[in-house]
Amino acid sequence: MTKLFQPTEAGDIALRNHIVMAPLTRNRSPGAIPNDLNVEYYRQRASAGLIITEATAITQQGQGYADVPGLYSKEALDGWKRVTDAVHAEGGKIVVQMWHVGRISHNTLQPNGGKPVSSTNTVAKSKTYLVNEDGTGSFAPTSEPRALEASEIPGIVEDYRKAARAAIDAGFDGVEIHAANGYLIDQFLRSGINDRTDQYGGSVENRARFLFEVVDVITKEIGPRRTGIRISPVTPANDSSDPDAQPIFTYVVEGLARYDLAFIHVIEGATGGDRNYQQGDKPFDYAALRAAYEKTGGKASWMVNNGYDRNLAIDTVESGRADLVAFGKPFISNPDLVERLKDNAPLNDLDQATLYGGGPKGYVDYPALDTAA
Ligand code: 8OZ
Repeated sequence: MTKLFQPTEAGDIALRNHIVMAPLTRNRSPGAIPNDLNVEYYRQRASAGLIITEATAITQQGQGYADVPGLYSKEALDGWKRVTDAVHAEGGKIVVQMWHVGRISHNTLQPNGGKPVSSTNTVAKSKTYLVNEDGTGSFAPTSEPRALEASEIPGIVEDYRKAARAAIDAGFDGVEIHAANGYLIDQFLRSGINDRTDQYGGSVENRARFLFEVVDVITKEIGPRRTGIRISPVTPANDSSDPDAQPIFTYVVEGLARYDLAFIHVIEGATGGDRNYQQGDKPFDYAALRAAYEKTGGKASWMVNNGYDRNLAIDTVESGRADLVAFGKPFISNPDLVERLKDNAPLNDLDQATLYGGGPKGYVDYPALDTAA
């Protein structure tokens, strides 16, 4: 049988296939608390080798969008426990994506209506999603952030540690550190955003310092073999830019090779868009990135994402170019995506209108093959 469908592992997490459900923001957890609908949604998708949850805020300060879940209140953690129990009851595995949005937020979502925090004082040319008094959703420009003082960073690193511990206590098989898509960690990595002159800005080493402080504390807390990380070297998402991404991401993966991580998750190209997107004048060399990781002793599963279809996924895993392939949107509209890929069955179309916010429609009502008319 094709390798894609055979069992494998990521660190200490045993997977029944090489297919991963990518993190997908759905804005269906009012109060930041996972609810019955969320339990059902993840339960339906448990045949994935691994589910990575939607991005989940480690603190209220890390919140940037209405109705996204959190990892910090007792109610949220109880809600997540019901999700992890449901996925495990189906024989699935699930890690939580740990999120701090940094400047991709809005004052109204922040503690005491304060400014979102970032590596910079510069506002992102980006939008966030808010829910109005009447329950309707709308996109709004992100608010002006304030640059964190270096002395505040240990407090945020401690927030990551606490959230990682809480995640394991809530039954997750591990965590994925969200270091992609222009959120807080990426706001330190990218030269187009980070304008600091202290030990967290300027050189490649300095811009990666915050990332490694987070990786260090989480791997110490829960063990490296259940810790993964997601990076997006060239994405322009959320106003992120770096015309020379290869050196810093090489430095990042070489540093990550010192830990015995579960997986490295790489978004190739522009998140949710062009796989061949490039910043600067040279295409990003993903093969060289992986080679640098392995040459430095890195052994984590190499996970790739962005625009994969059945054939590309099969070839990618068969050839060894990657160990795991993460599918995003196809998992929204196909709860039984694994079975469909196995059978080379047709896929349900995605309803764009129900991606963000709302109720069961476009969330838990996509039919599986055996229930389809
Ligand atoms: C889409 C809408 C809102 C957030 C990401 C967490 O890009 C997200 C996200 C995606 O990583």
